[in-house]
Amino acid sequence: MTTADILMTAPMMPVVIEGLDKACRLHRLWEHEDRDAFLREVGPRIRGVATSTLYGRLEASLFDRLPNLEIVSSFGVGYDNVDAVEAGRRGIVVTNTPGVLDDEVADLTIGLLLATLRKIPQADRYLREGRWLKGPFPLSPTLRERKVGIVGLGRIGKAIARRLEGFGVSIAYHGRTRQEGVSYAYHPSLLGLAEASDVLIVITPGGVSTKHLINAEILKALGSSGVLINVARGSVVDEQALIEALKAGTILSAGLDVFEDEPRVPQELIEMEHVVLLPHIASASVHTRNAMAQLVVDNLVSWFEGRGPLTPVLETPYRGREA
Ligand code: A2R
Repeated sequence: MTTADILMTAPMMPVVIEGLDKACRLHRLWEHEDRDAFLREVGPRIRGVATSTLYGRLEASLFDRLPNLEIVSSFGVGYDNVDAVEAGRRGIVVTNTPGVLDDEVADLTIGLLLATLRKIPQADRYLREGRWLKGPFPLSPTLRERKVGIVGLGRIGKAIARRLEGFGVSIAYHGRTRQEGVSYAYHPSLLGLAEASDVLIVITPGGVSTKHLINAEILKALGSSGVLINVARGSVVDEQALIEALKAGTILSAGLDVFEDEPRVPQELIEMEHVVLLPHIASASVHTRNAMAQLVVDNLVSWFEGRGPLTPVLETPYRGREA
């Protein structure tokens, strides 16, 4: 138990709320009708924030209201919901929840890839609509003999690649740097990887540095038998360019777990039969979301017990309390 005041910006999972209620003084911002007045009164006492990718962006305007903020503990491995550069400038540590979701996201990615290629949701609809009674489901494309390119061979990208090894497909990747200790072919240019692949799996962080990495040119290079799988962030793919490519047959199909303006999905995608669309569920099992929630709590508890953050993000490396 610490005496630290922690602010939660919007309701989070019970594991986080109960954990923080036990460990510190938790303030629930959403319960205050006059948030301005609340922040004026309590803001200066707040030393930690717990937040989630689902609820708006944490940036300078909120940091200004919390002059004694030391740490932001964010739920999710992606933390494009927090201005980590600005936090770093102010000496605020930001933590995320890496590692505990790698296998779950990788499992879902393989499921989405197979669902997209073998048209599993379409086949399910076909049966339920009674169409099987009139004739067999049409033959589908295949994963056999495919060349899979992974964009972003990080923790999750590697977990996906390990699974793909079992499928006997060829695996290559692109990132800004070559990864040590892997035997997959490295493409220093994304265009080169797209040209050499007929499946692209996108699993980079979101944010400005990856915005619209997958654009019309990359989709054209992927080609007419190509399949795009996006389990990263919607912002990484130029959604309008993707819609055009799917309409024109520039690529074959797509499996998408993330979108540019969630939870709104363009009607044009919804109406397409040759795509598989998921409501951002890659890490969304009870098991894994609880593990992520626990890591949000553990980061704050560790910090306020003087043991430093467990999983600080790159932009706010921890150099000890004195640094
Ligand atoms: O570029 P590198 O060598 O730093 O490799 C990272 C790659 N990456 C990029 N690749 C191409 N262009 C970029 N601008 C770019 N920025 C980053 O993405 C690295 O291999 C990979 C990210 O790996 P990790 O940091 O280990 O993240 P993790 O845990 O695999 O999660 C990836 C993303 C999250 O940020 C969420 O957006 C999503 O998966 O759930």
